[in-house]
Amino acid sequence: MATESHISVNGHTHVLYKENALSQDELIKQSEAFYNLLDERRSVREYADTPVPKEVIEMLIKTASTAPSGAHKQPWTFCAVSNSELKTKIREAAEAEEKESYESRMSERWLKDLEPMGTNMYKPFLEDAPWLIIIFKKVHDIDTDGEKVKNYYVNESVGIAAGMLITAIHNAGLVTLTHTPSPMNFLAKLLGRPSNERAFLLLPVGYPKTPTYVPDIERKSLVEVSKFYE
Ligand code: IYR
Repeated sequence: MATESHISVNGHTHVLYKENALSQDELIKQSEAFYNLLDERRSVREYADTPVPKEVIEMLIKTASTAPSGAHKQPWTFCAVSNSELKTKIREAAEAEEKESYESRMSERWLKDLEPMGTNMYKPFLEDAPWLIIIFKKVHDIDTDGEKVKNYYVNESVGIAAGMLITAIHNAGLVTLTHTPSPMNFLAKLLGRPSNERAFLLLPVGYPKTPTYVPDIERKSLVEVSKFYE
C-alpha cells in the first residue's frame, strides 16, 4: 500500500511523521555527545552584563514551546524581561520575600541543605542578567466568551517546557538558574498577567561573569538513579 502524506483520525488530519532514524552506531554516538553536553550544565548565579540579542531569547522560547503538553493545550506564557526598571522592581520584591524565607520561613534543616550551594537572600542576578524569563502556568484557559476552559496536567506540561528551555539555554552557550522566590505572586502583579496565570519559575539568562565558581558537587551515578527490567 502506498504511504499517504496524511490520513484522517476522528475527522482530524494526521500528517506523516518525519522520521529521524539513526544507525545504531550513530545512535550511541549522538546520545553520548548530548549527555556530555548536558553534563556540563551548571546553575550559575553570577552574570556578566554582556547583552544577549532578543532574537536568541525568542528562539529559546520557541524551542521550549515545542514541549509536549496535556491535550496540546500549551498552558504557558514565557515573559522575557530586559527592561532595567522592571528588573530592579522584580529584584526588590524577590529579595523581600527571600529575606522572610531565609530568616523565618525555611527550616534549619533546609538552610543546612542549602549551605553547599552558597545561596542567600541577595539576588543580584535579577538585575545583572540581561534577560529574565518568567514562566507562567495557565491554570485554565479563557475562551472568547470569557468562560474558563480546562487545561490538563498543567504542572507536568510546564515543568517539561521549563526543562527544555534550560536545555536550549545551555545548548546556546548561555547560562541560567532556576530561581523560585516564594511566594511568587508578586511576579504576576508586576508583569500585569491575567487572572488565569500563576508564576511557575524565574530564569535569569545571560553569560556567566568571568571567573565564576560553582559548587563542587557530583551527580548521582546511573546505578543510583535507575533500575532496568529486562
Ligand atoms: N528560593 C530560595 C531558596 C532556595 C531553595 C532551594 I530547594 C534551592 O535549591 C536554592 C534556593 C532561593 O532562590 O534562594
